[in-house]
Amino acid sequence: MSKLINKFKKKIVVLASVMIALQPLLGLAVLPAKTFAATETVVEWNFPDATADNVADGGISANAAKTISTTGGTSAIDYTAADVTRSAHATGWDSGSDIKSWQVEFTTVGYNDIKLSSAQRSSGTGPRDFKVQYSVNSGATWTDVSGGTVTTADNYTLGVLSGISLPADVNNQPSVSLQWIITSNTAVDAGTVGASGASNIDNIVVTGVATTTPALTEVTPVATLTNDTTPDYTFNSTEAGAITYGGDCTSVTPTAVVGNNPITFSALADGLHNNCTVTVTNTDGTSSTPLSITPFTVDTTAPVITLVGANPQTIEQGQAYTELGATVTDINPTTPAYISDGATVVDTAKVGTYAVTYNATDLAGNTATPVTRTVNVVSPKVDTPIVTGPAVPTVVTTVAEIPVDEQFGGSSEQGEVKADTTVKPDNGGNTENKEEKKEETKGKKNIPLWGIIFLLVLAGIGGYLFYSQSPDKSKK
Ligand SMILES: [Ca+2]
Ligand SMILES: [Ca+2]
Ligand SMILES: [Ca+2]
Repeated sequence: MSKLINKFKKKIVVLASVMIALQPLLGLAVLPAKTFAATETVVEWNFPDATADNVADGGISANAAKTISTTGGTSAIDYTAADVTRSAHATGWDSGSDIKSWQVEFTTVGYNDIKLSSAQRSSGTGPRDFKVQYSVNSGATWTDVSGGTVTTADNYTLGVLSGISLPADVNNQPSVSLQWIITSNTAVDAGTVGASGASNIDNIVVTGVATTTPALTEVTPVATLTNDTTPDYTFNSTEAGAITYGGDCTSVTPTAVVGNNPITFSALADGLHNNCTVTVTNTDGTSSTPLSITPFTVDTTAPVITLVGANPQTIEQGQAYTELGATVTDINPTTPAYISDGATVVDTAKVGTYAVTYNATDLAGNTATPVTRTVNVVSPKVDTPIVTGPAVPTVVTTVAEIPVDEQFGGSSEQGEVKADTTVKPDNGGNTENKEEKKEETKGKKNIPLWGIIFLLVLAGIGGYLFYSQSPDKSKK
C-alpha cells in the first residue's frame, strides 16, 4: 500500500514541479510584451482556528459570503482541528461514487487565468478517490478539470492540488461551481467507504488575474483620397493579441503587438470605405472596443480632359494669347483643374503653329491622358480704307453739268444719271474688314445715296418751275 501511495506521490510531485517550472516560460512565450498583472485571490477557504465556518475566508469582496457545502447526503460539515489548522470535515460518504462531493460556488467576473489549489485528507474508511469538475451553469452540466484527479491518504500530503489551471471557460464568469466528487467507493484503506469514514478539505484557494482590455488608437490613417488599392495603416495597441478586421478592410497581418502596428490592407475596390474596423483580442480572450478606421476613398480612375473652343485656334500675330480652356471630369469629390502650357508655349510674336498641352491630376494622384490643342499664329490682314464724304462735292459738280431739259425731256425716266448704290459687304469672313464696302457708279465718281436724293429733289423743283411756265398751262 505504501508503495502505491509513494508511486502517486512521486507522479504528482514531478508533475507539479514541471508545471511550476514551465509556468513563467509559458507565460513569457504567450505574452512577450504584456505587463504581467498581479495574481489575486478570487476566493479562499482556510478555516482559521478562531473563526472556522463554511463562509469564505478570503478573496474578492464579491465572494465574501460564498460558502462550502457537500452534496449527495453526507453528514453536516464541522470544522475539526487537523494536522496544522482546522478544516472542513464530514462523514457519510459511503456509496457516494459519482454522487457525493465537496462543492463551492463563486464569481470570476473581471478575472482570467483562474487556478485552483486544495488539500484533502480522508480517514482509513473515508473516500480515497476524487476528481475536480467545474460548472458555469449552476451545476446543470459538469466538466472534468484536467489534472484534477485527487487520491487522498490519511494526511495532507498526497491529496493536494497546487495551482492547477482551470479552463478558460471559467474566466470572467458570474457563477463558477467547483466540486471534488468521489469517483469510487474505495476507501483509503482499500476497503469500501464506510458511513463513518471521514473526508477533510482545507486550503481551498482560487486565484485569478484581473482582466485587462486592449485599447486601440489610430496612429497613421489612410489618406482621405488615395489611388493605392492596398493602403498602409498604423494603429497602436496597449496589449498583444489577435486582430479581427471588420467592414471592407482585411489584411494578412493576424496579430498585434504592444505599441504601433503597421498593417497593409488587402486589395480594396474603388470608392468610399467608411466601415472598416480593427479589433484586438488579448490572450485572455478579452477584446478591445473596435477601432473605427478613419474613412477613406480609393480612386484609381484618371480624370478626363475635354477642350473648350476652337481646335485649331487662330491668333493674329502680335495679339495676346487667349486661353480657351478645357473641362475636366472625374469621380473624385473635387474635380481637379486643368493645367495648360499655352501661355508659355505660344509666342504670338512669331507666326507659326504651336501645340498647347492640357494636363490634369486628381486629388488621388491619377494623371489624365494629356490633350493637345493646335494654335496657329497668323499674319494680320491689311484693311482696305473706306471712301466716304469727300466724294460729295464732286457729285454736286457733276449734277451741275447735266442739262435739266435733257434729264426730264418728255420722259419719266431719270435720264442719263444713274447711280448704282449696291453695297457689297466683304464676304471674306474677316471681321477686321467688315466695314469695308465697295461702291460703284457708272461714272467715274463715287456718289453716295444722299447725294442722289439731293439730286432728285433739285430735279423735282426744276421740273415744277418749267411746267408752271409752259404755254399749255396758260390756255387752261
Ligand atoms: Ca470562514
Ligand atoms: Ca485550515
Ligand atoms: Ca479620379
